[in-house]
Amino acid sequence: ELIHFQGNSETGTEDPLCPVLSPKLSGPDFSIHKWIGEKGSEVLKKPEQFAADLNIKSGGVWHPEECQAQYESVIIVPYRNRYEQLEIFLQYIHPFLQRQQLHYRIVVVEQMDDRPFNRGRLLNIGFKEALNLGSPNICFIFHDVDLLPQNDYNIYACTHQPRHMYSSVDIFRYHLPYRSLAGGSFSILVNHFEEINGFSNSFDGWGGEDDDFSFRLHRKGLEFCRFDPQVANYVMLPHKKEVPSPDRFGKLASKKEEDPSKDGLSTLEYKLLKIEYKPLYTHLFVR
Ligand code: BGN
Repeated sequence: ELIHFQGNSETGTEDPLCPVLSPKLSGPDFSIHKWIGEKGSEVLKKPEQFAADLNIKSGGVWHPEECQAQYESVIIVPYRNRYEQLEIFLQYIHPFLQRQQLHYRIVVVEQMDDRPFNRGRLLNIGFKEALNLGSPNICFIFHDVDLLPQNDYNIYACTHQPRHMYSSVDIFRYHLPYRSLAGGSFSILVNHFEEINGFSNSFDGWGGEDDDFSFRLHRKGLEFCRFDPQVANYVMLPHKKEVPSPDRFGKLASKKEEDPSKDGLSTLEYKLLKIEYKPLYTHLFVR
């Protein structure tokens, strides 16, 4: 069951609440593959024009005009050096979220140094900074830039339990490789994320931070759910396979022995270089 927030401050209080399930949902997008591969960039518009056409506010913020949104979410995208994918992701996901009649913001957190990419740390930073940008009552969605949800009945709002948003992905032959997988796209309430002290900051390079996150939830008794694979299916934008970090197994094992309060939101250190409110997203530059 999705958690409803009764309206928000930006829309007028006289507006009726939007229905629990938006009438604009269209189900599986069978033309999703047009976004993938060589031709992907051909369907793209200029960001400014795209934002104007869809009435998106600066920083990638939107809410329905005809009713008060019942769901409010921030989508946090950890990012570095994948601009082609980011453009496709944004122009695919905005209309998708709008059909769901959400109040949302898209935040891209870019790692500006040359150290190994640290997805967990970037997501922690996105969480902290996004709390300063808007209502504290929101649902957080951690989302990789290379994943496109195929079915808009997969509502980008929080359930009572944390939720792993994909149940089937094309590159995994529309299956899940293992049950405790929590990577790629995940929704969670603010208080649950704080309860587990967020992600570990220690996973430099590819792999493991999501498995550690999964274990953090488990040890707090916060089992997560998934939607039906018919609804929660995704396609992945193709890219070169990242080289997995060689020490991820050791790190994962040692983190299991450690108290999560020693590594996470509470110990997060970073430098916010600047914030830019772009037409399609709020861009955080961090080190
Ligand atoms: C796993 C990775 C995850 C990744 C999934 C799906 C590790 C840690 C050692 C077991 N985990 O193997 O981080 O999300 O694959 O690609 O590498």
